[in-house]
Formats: sequence, C-alpha cells, structure tokens
Amino acid sequence: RMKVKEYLEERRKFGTLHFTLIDPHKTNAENAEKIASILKDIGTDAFLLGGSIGVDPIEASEIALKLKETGLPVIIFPGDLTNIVKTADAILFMSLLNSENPYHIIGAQVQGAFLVKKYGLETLPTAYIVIGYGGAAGYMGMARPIPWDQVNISIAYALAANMLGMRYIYLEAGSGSPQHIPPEVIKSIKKTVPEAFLIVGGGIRTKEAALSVAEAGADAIVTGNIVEEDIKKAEEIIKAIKKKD
Ligand code: 1GP
Repeated sequence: RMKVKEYLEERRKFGTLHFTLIDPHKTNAENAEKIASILKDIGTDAFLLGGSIGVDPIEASEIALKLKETGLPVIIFPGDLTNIVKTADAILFMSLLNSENPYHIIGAQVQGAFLVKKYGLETLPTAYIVIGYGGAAGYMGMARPIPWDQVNISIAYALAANMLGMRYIYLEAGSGSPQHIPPEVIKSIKKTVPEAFLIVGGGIRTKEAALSVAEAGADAIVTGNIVEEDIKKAEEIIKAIKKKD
C-alpha cells in the first residue's frame, strides 16, 4: 500500500482534497460506515478520525476499521492521547503551536510517541494553528486563538512551523465556527510557504464557502459537523471542489 504521505502528494496534483472528519464521540461505527461509503463514492479523499472530548479508544478503533473498508486512508486527528488507535493508517502528529499550555505543544506528543511507534502509525508532522473562534479544540487545547484580522500573526506562525520542518499546516477555525478561515489568511500563508500542505477546517458548511477556501489555496478542506447534520450538503461540497457539478 502506498504511504499516506505519497497518496496525499499524488492527489494534490489534481486539485484540492476533501477530508471527512469523524468524531468518535458523536458518531458510532454503524453510522460512520454509512457516511464513509456515501462520501467515498462522491470523491472524499481521506478520513480524519478524532475529537476534542469524550473519545473512547475502543470505539474509535472500531470506527477506524469500518472506515478502512472503503480503501481510503484513515488519519488520526488527535484531540488527546485517547485518540491514538492502532487500526488507523496514519496520525497528524501535531503541535498546537498557539496553545498557552506546553502539554498541547509538546507534552502529549512525548507521552504518545512510544505508542505511535508501537502501533506503526505513519506520522504526518503537523502544525496546528487555531484562529478566530477556536471551538472545542481551542478551549480544550488552551489555545489563544489568533484574531481573524491579524493576518501577519497567522503568517508568522505558519512561517515558523515551516522553518521548524513541519510539513503540514492545519488552519483551524474551530468545529462549528460561525465563520471559516478568511480566504485572505489562506492566500497569504500559501504565498509565504507554498511548499507546505495546507489543511483548512472549521465552519465550512456550504459549497460556496468550500470553493472560496479551495480557491484561496487550501490543499485540503475538512468538514465535520455538516457531514453529520446534512450529508447532502457535504456531497455538494465535495462535488464543488472536485468540479463535478
Ligand atoms: C474541526 O476543522 C474541523 O476540527 C471541522 O470543523 O465541524 O465546523 O466542519 P466543522
């Protein structure tokens, strides 16, 4: 099987990717299986698995198995150590760069490192940057979210992440955010660190929003809430960024 890293690089040549986020605290294995097969057919590229609170590793591990049946990569998007399961393919091995608590910057990573190695999970070195709203991830991660309009601060974080060798940069507005990451922020970061793989999520609920995020330069768009609230909308989003409508 191709490495997840190579798969993502390969897919990125054909345009913006779509990641379907499954939160094990909100979705059971049966529902995840249903969502996965529908969205795989429409063209989602990978599954992110994780959540900020209440993740049961046993359930998460069952969900990962179901998601894997689609043949698409299952990537852990860890809110904490409970999210690390060996049935996934890879993990966004991430540091919440603008947390005020060192636990979320390097503590949890040290605590989880042996486990990730033991499980043989492929690691995707990721800078996690919380902007604007923050949501549960921002609160639980003790982030000091960067104000929406402080574009230079967001650029500086992305630049520092790139200089530290972090290949992936996840711009997080927060799950359920009333607005998504401003296109201006995405554009400026893409321009500053064109080689980074930009993941953008939080508050993307319509195809118009997804398109503006894609056009601004996101390499991958993440949708979580909308997948569970209104799968038709998620389908529209995927079709729009894959230019299938
Ligand atoms: C959360 O970026 C994701 O980490 C997705 O957010 O649930 O708002 O789509 P939504």
